[in-house]
Amino acid sequence: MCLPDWRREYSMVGSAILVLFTTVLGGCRKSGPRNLDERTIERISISFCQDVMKDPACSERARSVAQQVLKQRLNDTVDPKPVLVDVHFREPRGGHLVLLAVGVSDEDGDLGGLVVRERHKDQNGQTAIIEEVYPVFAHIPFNAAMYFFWRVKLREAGERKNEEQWQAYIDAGIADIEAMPPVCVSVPQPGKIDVEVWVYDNAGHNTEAVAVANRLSGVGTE
Ligand SMILES: [Ca+2]
Repeated sequence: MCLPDWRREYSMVGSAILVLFTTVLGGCRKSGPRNLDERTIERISISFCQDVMKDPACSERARSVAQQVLKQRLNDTVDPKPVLVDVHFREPRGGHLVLLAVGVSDEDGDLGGLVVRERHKDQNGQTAIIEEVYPVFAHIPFNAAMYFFWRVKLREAGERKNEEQWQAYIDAGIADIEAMPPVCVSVPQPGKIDVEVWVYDNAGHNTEAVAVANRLSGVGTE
């Protein structure tokens, strides 16, 4: 089956989610016999960390955090605090779609969503703040460290999150990644628009805020 790049990326995510649905989640220790699903989760997580650590496109911070996450993944306990490793825009080959790649680890698998916070500076030096909450992990109990790819609507002047669409998605009560509304986010522009993202879980943990790296060709650059 030949899928466009973004569908293949979504399919990868979907496969991981199926694995994760069959995994018993919780605050148990990681020692002792592991079933196949746990080993699969571990393989996905180790592979993700190693890929980030050797990816020259990732920031020095991201590579360093990936190394810390790898150590966490291989120790003997479940850390309930999520860690945001990397976040960047991704532009699949041959398409006009923009994805927000969010590389995150949460060992007890209770992620809730992400927060987009933007600072827009106008010509007079005035700063406007936009902060929006996107429950992208709702209905998705996953505990692997990996990249998730969320569909993006590049923000136009005055545009905001579509609250009605997001509420309808939450009310539907199922994990349907293709029915999920897009995340509305601006492309960062040095000196004009700063964009950062952090991730939260359902226990009230927040990761640190991480600046979104712009890997889009010819967008947001001057
Ligand atoms: Ca957690």
